[in-house]
Amino acid sequence: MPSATGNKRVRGVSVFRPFIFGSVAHPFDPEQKPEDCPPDHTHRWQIFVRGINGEDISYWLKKVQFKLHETYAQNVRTIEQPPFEVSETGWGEFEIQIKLYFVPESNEKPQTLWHSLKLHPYGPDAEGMKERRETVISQNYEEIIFNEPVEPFYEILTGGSPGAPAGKSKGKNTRQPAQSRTANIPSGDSPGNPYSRVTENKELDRLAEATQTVEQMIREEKERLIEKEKLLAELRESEGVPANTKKR
Ligand code: SLL
Repeated sequence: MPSATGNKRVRGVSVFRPFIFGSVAHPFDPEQKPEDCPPDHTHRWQIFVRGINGEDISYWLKKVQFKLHETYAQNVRTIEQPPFEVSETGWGEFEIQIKLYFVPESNEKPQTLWHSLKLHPYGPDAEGMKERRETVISQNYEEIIFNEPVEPFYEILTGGSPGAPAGKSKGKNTRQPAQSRTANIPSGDSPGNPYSRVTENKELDRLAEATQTVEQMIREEKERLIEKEKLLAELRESEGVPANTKKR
């Protein structure tokens, strides 16, 4: 149990931590289906919760409970340490409930997410992907926000990793200043990690462009409306108001 001081909240502070959750599905090659899986299973898949670019998130995430479809034996799977993932085989898509449990120092209640397991390719090249038997990835970037965390948890969230490698200076082994924990995401993309500042900025540019397009469309629509109203007024002037719309 956290002590009374451990329950003191750091006022006015919100700390967020990014992570990814989702699924990866690999269709079986009918010629090389694993022998140990039921004949109607068509895919191997994984559901996971992980840090961006493989970053350790176990300093705030204690365990993850994945609730699979009832057709699975022991469908509630609890993963107590990283990697927080479940690997299974199956034939159908379904919603997976993901419950995040935080480290005890956090004094936080668990939080629930949902993920739609995707086995079949989707998007513009779905057919091609299916033919090439490509891996189907469906994942989301998410941020968890700890509002006014309790002090010990704030320390954990922002402090260094206890196992930070020792650095060398003047020939002596000295402890490296604790590598500080932050919510930073990598600046550039790398294979397997699409979540970076570069992608974020591209997305922001795309949104700004889309906003401009929509604003331009609204302007044009307004101009059209003004034109139409002008025409209507002129018609009313020249033709008079139709009988059935005349005010009594
Ligand atoms: C569907 N509503 O009809 C979904 C249900 C169930 C998925 C999908 C196999 C489990 C097993 C499996 O893939 N279940 O029998 O081992 O598409």
